Amino acid sequence: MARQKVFSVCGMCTVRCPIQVDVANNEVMFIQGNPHSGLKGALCARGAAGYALTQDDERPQYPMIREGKRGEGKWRRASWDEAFAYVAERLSAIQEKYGKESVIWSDRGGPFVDLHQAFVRGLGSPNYHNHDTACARGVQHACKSVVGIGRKELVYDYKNSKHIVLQTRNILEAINVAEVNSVLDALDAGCKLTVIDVRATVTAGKADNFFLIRPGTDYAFNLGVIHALIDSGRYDKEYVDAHVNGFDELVKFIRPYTPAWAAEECGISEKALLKFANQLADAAPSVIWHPGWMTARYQDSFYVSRTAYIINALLGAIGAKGGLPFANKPGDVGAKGLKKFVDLFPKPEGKRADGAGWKYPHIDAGPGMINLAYDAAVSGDPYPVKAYICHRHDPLMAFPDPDALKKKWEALELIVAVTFSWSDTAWNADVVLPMSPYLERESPLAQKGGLKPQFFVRKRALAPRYDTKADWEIIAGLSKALGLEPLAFESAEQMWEFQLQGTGKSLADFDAKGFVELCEKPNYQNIAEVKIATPSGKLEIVHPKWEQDGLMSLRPYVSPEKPPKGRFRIIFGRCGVHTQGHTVNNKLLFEQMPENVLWLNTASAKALGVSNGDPVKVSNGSYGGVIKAFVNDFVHPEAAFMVHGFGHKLPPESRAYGKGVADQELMVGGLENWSREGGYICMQEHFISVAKA
Ligand SMILES: Nc1nc2c(c(=O)[nH]1)N[C@H]1C(S)=C(S)[C@@H](COP(=O)(O)OP(=O)(O)OC[C@H]3O[C@@H](n4cnc5c(=O)[nH]c(N)nc54)[C@H](O)[C@@H]3O)O[C@H]1N2
Ligand SMILES: Nc1nc2c(c(=O)[nH]1)N[C@H]1C(S)=C(S)[C@@H](COP(=O)(O)OP(=O)(O)OC[C@H]3O[C@@H](n4cnc5c(=O)[nH]c(N)nc54)[C@H](O)[C@@H]3O)O[C@H]1N2
Ligand code: SF4
Ligand SMILES: [Mo]
Repeated sequence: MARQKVFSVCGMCTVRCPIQVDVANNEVMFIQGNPHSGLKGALCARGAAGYALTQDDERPQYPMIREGKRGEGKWRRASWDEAFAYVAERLSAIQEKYGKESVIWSDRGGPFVDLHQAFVRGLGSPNYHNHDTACARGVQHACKSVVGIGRKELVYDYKNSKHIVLQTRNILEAINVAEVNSVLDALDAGCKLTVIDVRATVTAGKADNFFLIRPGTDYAFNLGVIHALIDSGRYDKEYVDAHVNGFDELVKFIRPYTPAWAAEECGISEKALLKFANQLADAAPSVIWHPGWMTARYQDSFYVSRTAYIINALLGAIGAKGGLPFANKPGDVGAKGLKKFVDLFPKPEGKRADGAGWKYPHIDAGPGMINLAYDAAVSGDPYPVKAYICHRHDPLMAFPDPDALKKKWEALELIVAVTFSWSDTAWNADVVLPMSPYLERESPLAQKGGLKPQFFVRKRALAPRYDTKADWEIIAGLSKALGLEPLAFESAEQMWEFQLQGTGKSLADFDAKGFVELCEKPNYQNIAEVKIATPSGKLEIVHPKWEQDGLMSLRPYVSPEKPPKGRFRIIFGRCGVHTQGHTVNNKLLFEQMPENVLWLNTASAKALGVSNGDPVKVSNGSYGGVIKAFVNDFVHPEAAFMVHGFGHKLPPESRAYGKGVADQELMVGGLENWSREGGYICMQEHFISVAKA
């Protein structure tokens, strides 16, 4: 058969880069970044290993219904019809007994969730959630509290930037390919890079300024910079007068937080901090102070992101070219957005189980806080929660303290996992509905805001190798069994045509490039003409509604506790060749990095009698494991850093089994430590013991 080009979307991580797949005889010949997009053919190592996922015979291959106890691994194979009927019957019985709201859903978020949200609405439940309380909810809420919109409604305009500041953001290893390309292009063109981290990353290696700070002191760092900018008068006065609310309160609040104080608190030089603040003012407004991505770390991470937005505002960077311009929605460029599945059903009237939007009025009630929904299952307050559909989400790896979480789940009568690989969550579920890997499935059309908003399509490159289905097919199958006819699409084309109604675009428009741009040139909106959706209509340094709810807009600084002797603060992050916990068993990526190691500072290691490469025992409470030490000078002495996603103990995963240590297990009691302001779990508020094994 002749070689065919298929435009699709990478599914190896949440970034979802556009790809072109060359296929012949149902085999992949080549995968590359979509050459028509900003990727110019590039992909990361994980994207290049996508075919190994398809070929992996250690993933779930057919629907399964639990036979033994939860987590025991005894399954019976079911046909899809049987599995759909089983889930539909159980859901209906539970809803009849406990009410429509008793069903909750969580997923990985992202551009395809409209269909999921519609399904949950169709069930009559208000309880749709995504995974984000373990990732970027704090940034989301910080952006909403300052700018009145979500974090993705501002663009990071790296290409045109003159100074990029990456704080808790390892952009060259925690990868988004288009961003990596743009940052490297900007650096080539003379843009400055400042990195603030607790260890030297690959990104730090490219920086003009690298600040290695004491873990958890970022808020002090930012307060010191704000002080320097205001004290020297080097902020954008005109912009602040026109677009910022609460500047006078900021001036008063910032007084004690001098650069000298901040430098001492973070363990850096005052002179370097002042020089850096001046460089920012020189580059303004083409500055990006990145507010962070994986920021579910500390009680004050919300305020770190919030002050990042405030610094961007002081420099006039919000709305600026080369700064953080406003992302265009289709309507902003005179186009129509995709028709929404969610509008097929009325909004359920019931309150959310997690309290988002009512008990916690400032928490975004779109995706809510799934960890609080688990608490509702345990307490029965505000009502019983009994069934859980967990779609492309592995809470037992993504949330702290898996034993405590499993205990909470005992209150659930039904757990359904939709997944393409084995995960701790799927293993502990009652029903596993195996999804086809991304090369073997279509997804709903997706819409992406930006300087040039677009629609894009994930087409199926290969026929499924096993008895697995696409996400839309799974939703359609369940919908049919439940009588939710509007979502029971018969084909991907039928679904896509529904979405395109009223847009003036047709499926054929995707043939040339795999995406359809809704305007020709990047569109920069002028902040003077943008309606800022905050109570004052300006960027809010002080948020009146928040203050009313008893939340502080500007919180006094609290110094992080120092770890006791022999203990370290747990620090975690990503590496370039794995995605979260779900690629360790990928044959190609496993070869690249089969286990994680523990970064320890040379002096700290010496005090423990540990040398580079020694096995060390890490523990907290009843959890523990052995991991190799990576001893070096470029990590803070209070930190014990490991890459997240290892320490798998699932029998079907022959490669990943028993390799490395799981950081989430070392966060005992961590499910209860969440930020009320930011609505996320604080995962780095834990000390662990480290000793020579
Ligand atoms: N290769 C790869 N790329 C990915 C992913 C992946 O799994 N693999 N996942 C994607 C996802 S979901 C996300 S959220 C993003 C995450 O993107 P990032 O948030 O950039 O990634 P992390 O590695 O979690 O954290 C960034 C850095 O924060 C540092 N850090 C830890 N504690 C502190 C602190 O107290 N202060 C400061 N200043 N720094 C600290 C860590 O050392 C780390 O280098 O990556 C995305 N891209
Ligand atoms: N301790 C600790 N906890 C963390 C982190 C950490 O560094 N340390 N990182 C946090 C971050 S940044 C995030 S984003 C979360 C990530 O955690 P999750 O939100 O759970 O996301 P993933 O691990 O990407 O994917 C979850 C599951 O979905 C399956 N899956 C992946 N892709 C697909 C797909 O396309 N379709 C389907 N059906 N299934 C798929 C995988 O098999 C995986 O088991 O964890 C967070 N939790
Ligand atoms: S960053 Fe890499 S793994 Fe993630 S979508 Fe892009 S190519 Fe795929
Ligand atoms: Mo994330």
